[in-house]
Amino acid sequence: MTSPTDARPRRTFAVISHPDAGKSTLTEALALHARTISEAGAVHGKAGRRGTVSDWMEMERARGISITSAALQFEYDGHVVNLVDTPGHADFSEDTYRVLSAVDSAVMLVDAAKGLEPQTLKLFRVCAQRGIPVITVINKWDRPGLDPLQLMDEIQKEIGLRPTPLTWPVGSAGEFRGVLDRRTGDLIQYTRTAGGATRAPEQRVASSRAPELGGEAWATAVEEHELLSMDGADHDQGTFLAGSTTPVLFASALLNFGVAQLLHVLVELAPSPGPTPTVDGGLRAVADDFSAFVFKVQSGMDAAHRDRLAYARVCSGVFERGMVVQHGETGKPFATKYAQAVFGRDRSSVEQAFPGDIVGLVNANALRVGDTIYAGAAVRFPPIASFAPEHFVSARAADTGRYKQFRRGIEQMDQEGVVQVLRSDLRGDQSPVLAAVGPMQFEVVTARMESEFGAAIRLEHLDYSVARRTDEAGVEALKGVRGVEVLSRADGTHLALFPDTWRAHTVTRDHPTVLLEPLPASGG
Ligand SMILES: Nc1nc2c(ncn2[C@@H]2O[C@H](COP(=O)(O)OP(=O)(O)OP(=O)(O)O)[C@@H](O)[C@H]2O)c(=O)[nH]1
Ligand SMILES: [Mg+2]
Repeated sequence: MTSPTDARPRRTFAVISHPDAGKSTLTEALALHARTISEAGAVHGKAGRRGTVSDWMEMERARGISITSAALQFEYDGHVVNLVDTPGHADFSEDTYRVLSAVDSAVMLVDAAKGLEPQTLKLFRVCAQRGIPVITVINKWDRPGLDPLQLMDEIQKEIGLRPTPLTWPVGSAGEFRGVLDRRTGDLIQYTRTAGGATRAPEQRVASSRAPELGGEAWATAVEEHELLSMDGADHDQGTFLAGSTTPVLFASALLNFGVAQLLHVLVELAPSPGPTPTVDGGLRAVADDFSAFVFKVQSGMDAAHRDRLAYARVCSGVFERGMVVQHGETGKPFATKYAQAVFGRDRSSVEQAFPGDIVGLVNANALRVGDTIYAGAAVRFPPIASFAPEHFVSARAADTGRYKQFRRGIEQMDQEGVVQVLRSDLRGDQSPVLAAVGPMQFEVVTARMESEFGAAIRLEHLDYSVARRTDEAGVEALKGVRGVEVLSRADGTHLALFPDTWRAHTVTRDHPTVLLEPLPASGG
């Protein structure tokens, strides 16, 4: 192994929340503040933003939502920061959950006016389950919103996670003047700047001068801050890393306020990459030989480069472009000649990557979500669970003359996990069944099949809503049973589909020896 040239500390985190809380806005603001090293797939979101490239991302722009996650790397204060902006919409939650398997911490956004929304709650719980430390950002403080103490109460009651605010707002939501830095007692004043998105609108004022600038709002903030301290709601690094408390910041991503504070907190408090659990119950230490796992596969990001990227998170060792690694699943060697830190338009190649970094492997056709690659001592990381689909359609090529393109496209959608693709001898290859957590996934498939593969598709709704995992014996035993259809995924998983839970229940009761195992639910 050659000696590392860039072993600066890493911070790898995901930005997560209910739709519209401001993840993409915050991501852009963070990148503007820091020095962007590279950008994956361009941060995307609302209309009028920096352009994204490929056609299917039009859907993101037109609707103002993020559909797929985008990775970004930047440098701040001697640290290399790897950030993944995730989609908030529940229909794309599987993408978000895959990302959560690849990060060391999460920044959870809460809309100041809306409080804890359903998807936020779900994500908080996932983080708790997986022991991912969470930094909470109460966003949109420039707009009228809830009382901050009430928000803290909600987090504590609904999630059982103890909020430990690092800053406290001066002035209520919509009339805010800045925040009280609870660790120094200073006022960080919000200074309205004329439009300049790149200028930091923050000014630090010593606590001795704060009363004259902050007035009554400052007095209230001090009072509430003391209340919090008496209640023990002060930051504790141990409980934060253990996932039982969450540091809280108040911000306005749109006005760029609180963004520098967040960067500072990430560098200061968020965890560095640690050892990664392996499939056999061991740990791969960061200093071990190179290893990484694939958490996302994506193509069609750039119309000019028809390629397929596997996003891998480096778990241990040093990745050097051109090194030959082992593919854990097939045992075959895999050359990493084309590795990129930039998955967007710039296409600069990455020469080296360290634990915590995210590498884009180009045209790595053998790699699937959950796969391990390594050098030196063999290792396998646990697979990433796929969710129980709840929506089903059958798909066929609108133009039978385009069947070849249709097949290629469906294969690609399957590999990326845009939807799950199910087949059976009975249905044949002409009309596979597409299974999804949410119906918007079908819209993405339809748009991408047409724009990337020139294969318009026809979808037909299927009256199923429940899937259970079965085995070879189950496939045989359930043949001809009414109200159930058994289909198979390319990875060999057999799924029994039922119209509803009632039917799943009666079939299970009538066939007690047949394996009918529930799949991990998206929790929705
Ligand atoms: N007033 C105000 N508006 C904001 C703020 N942050 C974001 N917004 C607006 O909220 C809307 C949603 O912002 P996004 O950043 O796209 O939200 P998102 O969380 O990425 O949404 P999804 O990716 O669809 O889940 C946009 O219209 C933003 O301009 C803020 O701090 N204040
Ligand atoms: Mg977004």
